[in-house]
Amino acid sequence: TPVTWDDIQQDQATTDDVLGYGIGPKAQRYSPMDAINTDNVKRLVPAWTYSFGDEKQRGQESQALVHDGVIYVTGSYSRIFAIDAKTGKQIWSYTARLPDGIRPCCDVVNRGAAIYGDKVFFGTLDAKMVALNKDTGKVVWRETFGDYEEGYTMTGAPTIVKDQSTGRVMLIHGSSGDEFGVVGKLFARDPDTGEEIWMRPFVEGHMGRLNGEESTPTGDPDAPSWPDDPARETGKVEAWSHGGGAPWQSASYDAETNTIIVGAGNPAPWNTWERTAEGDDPRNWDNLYTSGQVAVEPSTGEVKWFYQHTPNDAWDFSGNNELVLFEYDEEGETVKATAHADRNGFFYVVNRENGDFIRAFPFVDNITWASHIDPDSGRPVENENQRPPKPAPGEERGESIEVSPPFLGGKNWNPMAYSQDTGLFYVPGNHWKEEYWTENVSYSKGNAYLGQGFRIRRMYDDHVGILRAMDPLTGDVAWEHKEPLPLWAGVLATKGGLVFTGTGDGYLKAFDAKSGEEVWSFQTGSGIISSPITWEMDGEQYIGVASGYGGAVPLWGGDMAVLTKPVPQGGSFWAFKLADF
Ligand code: PQQ
Repeated sequence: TPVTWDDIQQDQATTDDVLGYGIGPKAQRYSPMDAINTDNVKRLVPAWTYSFGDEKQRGQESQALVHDGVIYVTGSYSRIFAIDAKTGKQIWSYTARLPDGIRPCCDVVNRGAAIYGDKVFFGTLDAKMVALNKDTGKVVWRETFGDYEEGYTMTGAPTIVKDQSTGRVMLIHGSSGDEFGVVGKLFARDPDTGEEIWMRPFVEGHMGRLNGEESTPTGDPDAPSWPDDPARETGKVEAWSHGGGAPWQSASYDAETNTIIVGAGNPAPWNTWERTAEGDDPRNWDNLYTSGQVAVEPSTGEVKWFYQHTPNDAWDFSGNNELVLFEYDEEGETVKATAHADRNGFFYVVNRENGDFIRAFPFVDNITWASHIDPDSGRPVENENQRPPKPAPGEERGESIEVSPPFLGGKNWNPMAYSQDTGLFYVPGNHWKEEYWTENVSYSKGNAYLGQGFRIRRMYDDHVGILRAMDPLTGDVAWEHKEPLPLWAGVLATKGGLVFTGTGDGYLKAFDAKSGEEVWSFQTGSGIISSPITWEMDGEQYIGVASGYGGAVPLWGGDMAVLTKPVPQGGSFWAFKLADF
């Protein structure tokens, strides 16, 4: 049967399907199922496993979808598989033919597909969006959104929204490529034809598009948050033309306020001095609309509001991490809010009707770059000497400083879960730090555009990964669980009182949502860096997860990459259910 908007809107409440990244447009990753619970989870055993096959066993970051008894899961190297949810037998598979010279920064990953009508949709590493017939796997349309040789690529799962003012259903997707100096863009497409409806760039002063015509610039056309350079044709510094801000993770959607909410990536290059007027304080140059959360109007692609987590981001914190929509109750008043655990180490609660800052608190230890977020202005209060200095004249590289969190973040893209029963957020974080120094940089097409060097180091002897249950009202840690390797998997919370996540050394684990006690684990044969799901079939509850190590840590993790070397590669999907004994 075709997937309707109502099905997608009801995704969280309905148990026989999983129809979007985040499990419902609010991205809470919460299931009302309780057939598997703290009493019986010890009886959870594999029902089947499916191998993604061939030699392409790199990072598997996909969150699977389930519809009509079929699992849709994407794999590394721009692959997608349809699998019989009962038996694990393949129904169809599709592998995009990728050109040489694709430029994903952080492994050949894909985080998942979207589904609507009779089609499934996913992004490919050569900067295309592909729609396939969900029953046959045949390509229906394929649209290129950027030049892969320039650095445009796609790893995130697209999102289906229904514009409440026009009634139009749209496919929303972003782009990756900040490390190569792209201008990050968000797109809306017609899901039937692939045709672009609008495009919104996330660098201030760049022009948007609507129905094929120039629409409006993003923010102020003069881009006062980026420095001028009268010697250049644009009148702005070089960085402004290649300014990043890519929304490379997935958008959330709030039908009540008809708002698309998405994180914008880091400004490019990473080097803060390239985005600051000569001799001035970087704090005077915010580099909008990077490293923050952006609310977008679905009909036009206009920016409704913007809240910046890291103004003039010098640390590649980005603002991309997932936006979980939830109702925040303070002193009897309910506020429609977003929750966001940023790479910069702070957990933010923001009013999603207007972007007003509500509160922020640390979710990891020993944040060095800022002491706190000012409760009145919502801006970070930076500590001294945490922006790495410029190279001295005649030098190629500046003096190294120690910073925490490092650029891979207090938490990276791997999404947290929110339990409606406990009122807690389950945040998959990491404790680590970095040596960090600037390097001279100028733009050249297709080459890394960073101006920054780094080496990630250990923070504690006994753990890197830190799963924390956080109370959004107080910032208190209700419980925590330590892991020897970095945590890079998403989290799922269930009404059964369970929290599921995967570990770098290959375990899918279940925790008691209230106490944090580890109540179950299973070894999947490779590291888990994907987001678990749950669904119901023939009256039984299933848990599913992809296994296969990779992502940014083994590539960029410095000492932590060394730590993860022994993890075997893989590529498989596992389904679990309760044993009959
Ligand atoms: N991707 C991962 C991963 O999949 O493990 C980790 C990261 C990305 C990062 O830490 C990034 O900063 C990052 N940045 C961009 C970008 O700014 O365009 C894209 C991606 C990506 O698409 O995977 C990552």
